[in-house]
Amino acid sequence: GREVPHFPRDLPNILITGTPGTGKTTTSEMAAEATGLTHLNVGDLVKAKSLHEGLDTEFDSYILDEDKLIDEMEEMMKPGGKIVDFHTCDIFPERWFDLVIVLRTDNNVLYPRLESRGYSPKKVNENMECEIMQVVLEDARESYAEEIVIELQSNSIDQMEENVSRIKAWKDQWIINNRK
Ligand code: DAT
Repeated sequence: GREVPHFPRDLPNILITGTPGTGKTTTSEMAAEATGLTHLNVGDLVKAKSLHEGLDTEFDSYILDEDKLIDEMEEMMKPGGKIVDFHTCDIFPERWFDLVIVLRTDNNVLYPRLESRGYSPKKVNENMECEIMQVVLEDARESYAEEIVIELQSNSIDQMEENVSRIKAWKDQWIINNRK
């Protein structure tokens, strides 16, 4: 695999990514609760600190200022212990993450989730296409070492709870493996 510069930290950093509506925020909150790691909602951070160049009215989303965002996050990521929740995964430095989770949801489940958020038909369709084309999964596989990218199904509450248990087990093992 690729050489990733060693980035010592006492706790792991986890990225939870996926198409909007796949359950990133809900899963991240539950995983933070289960593991004691800290949930970092990047969308909220972008809004709170204005790490954007305004609203893209066509797509009804913020135009990210990636450099500002990475600068803002760098110090937060250094000590580790973050569960980063964002729909885009290919803008972050590879060295930040020990595990990358890509949540996946079946079409017939995702569609009503997006509609019930009050998204415009255009925005619903864009996100459906993103999920069907596996855009986030492919971006994750291109951006991170293959062995740290895990695809998890997120259709039901049962699957979400199973995913949280897996994250907890993975974190406990990471602590054992990285004990000094
Ligand atoms: P995201 O952060 O990926 O946009 P979310 O966590 O806000 O997604 O979830 C969107 C909605 O779908 C929210 O009402 C919770 C629900 N949901 C998410 N994942 C689910 C799952 N695995 N089972 C049932 N409901 C889920």
